[in-house]
Amino acid sequence: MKSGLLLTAAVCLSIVALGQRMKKTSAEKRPNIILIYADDLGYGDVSCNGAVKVRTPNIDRLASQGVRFTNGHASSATCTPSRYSLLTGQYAWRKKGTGIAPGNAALIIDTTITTLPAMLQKAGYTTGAVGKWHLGIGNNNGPDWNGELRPGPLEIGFNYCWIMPATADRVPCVYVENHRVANLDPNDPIKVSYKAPIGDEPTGKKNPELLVMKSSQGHDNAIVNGIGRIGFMQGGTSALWKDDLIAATLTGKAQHFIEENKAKPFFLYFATHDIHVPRVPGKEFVGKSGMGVRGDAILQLDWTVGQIMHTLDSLHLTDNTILVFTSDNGPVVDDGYQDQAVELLNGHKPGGPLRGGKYSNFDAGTRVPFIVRWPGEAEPGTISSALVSQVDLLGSFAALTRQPLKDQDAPDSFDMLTAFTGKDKKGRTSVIEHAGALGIIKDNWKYIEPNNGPRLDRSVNIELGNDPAPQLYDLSKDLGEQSNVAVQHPDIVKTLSAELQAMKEAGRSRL
Ligand code: NG6
Ligand code: CA
Repeated sequence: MKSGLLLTAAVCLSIVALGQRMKKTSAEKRPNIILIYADDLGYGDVSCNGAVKVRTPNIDRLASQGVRFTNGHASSATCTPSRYSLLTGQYAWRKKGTGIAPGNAALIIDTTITTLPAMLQKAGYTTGAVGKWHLGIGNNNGPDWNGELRPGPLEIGFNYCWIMPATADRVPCVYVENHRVANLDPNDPIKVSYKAPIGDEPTGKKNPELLVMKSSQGHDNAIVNGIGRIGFMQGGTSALWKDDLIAATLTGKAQHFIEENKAKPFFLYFATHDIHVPRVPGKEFVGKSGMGVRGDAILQLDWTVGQIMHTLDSLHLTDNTILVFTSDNGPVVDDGYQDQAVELLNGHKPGGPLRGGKYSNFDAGTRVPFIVRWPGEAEPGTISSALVSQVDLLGSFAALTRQPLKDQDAPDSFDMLTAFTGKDKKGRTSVIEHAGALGIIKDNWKYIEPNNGPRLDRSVNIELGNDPAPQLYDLSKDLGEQSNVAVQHPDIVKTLSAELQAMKEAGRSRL
């Protein structure tokens, strides 16, 4: 009888203990998640990946506290499609209209699908988007800059947004907070045209003498803050951003979002403007890299990362926050402004050992800095060669927060949690890279489909990796993709091209 009671008590106690453990585990399954998404930052632009001409101490420290990936990928070699894939878990090349978005594009993400922020919202997260958007805003009539800007980030799962609608080189040069242009004076409405100049406003083309930074290609429409932009705009003077304050403004908004939401699980998508053109770093960074404004913008980006790390530390959130740092595509030096980035490069290699750059099928186009800091889960200082992609963040965080994905959801997104924590050193079986053509990486082989596009983009001086013949590189020996061995390995070409074709036809790669 006595022993029966003891047994019952022991069972009860262990049920309580189990319950507590489960409660703890499920709480632990909802760490905060912050993604710092840099723009046009190359694999070799950070010192933890080997840069020596420019130092990134904060990004290096982040890497030393987490996992640094050497084979981490953006889905595409330009901004809009990479961001589309990251937020939807679908390769962008599957969906028409996901190329580089004009500044007056309508929202390109279907508001009815499962996105990364919408999935996390369902899991109980408060979600925020701060920084560069470039995924369109408004319905098919285009954005109503003086009215309600919807659908936009709030309609695809964000609770809050403070965004630059497209890029800093596209008009209108204003921030949008939730559904409205911030600080807009209704008596000075914004007019935007992507077709023709508005009234007799000066343009970069007509009035180059008014420019503080001349264009090297395009960027000769409206002049805002002395910089020629893509697209014409007039009005909205009180709402215009100041280019040298963009990084400070966005970082402040990101910090504010973290502080406001510190008591509950949150997801922050923080897309920096750095180091995209036009590069106008804050005065504390000007001239500090010795590499011109591109190097100074890298220092400013590194400062941004340090600020976010500091905020997490001071709010005691570091241990319960996953911090991911990566870039939307590879590097470009002259991207359309005469900002002396080429002349002052000083031997720096933005793509590190990789060939190509932004816009390219070669690996510098999509293999980017990729760091995951996850206290308690990822061993600090891990360097991983696992094949990982930004398209997997949705599937992985869905697994973490136990959100079931339906078949049609995130069709290319896998649960890569064990790779993101540095435990699994293999990662994906294969990944598809997207620029002018498609390429596939599998077992360290890289195959690029035949493509008739130009081999070199002269305006940006980047090899695009197009070739009418199939290309095959052995990345285990030839990371710089110098030697096309397709002729020597017809069997591997056949297998990889068949696999790529099958994934295209299936409309999905997640089984
Ligand atoms: C190009 C722009 C370039 C940049 C790019 C988009 C010109 C000559 N070039 O068309 O400056 O804005 O589009 O970059 O206008 S991305 O990182 O947002 O994809
Ligand atoms: Ca970009």
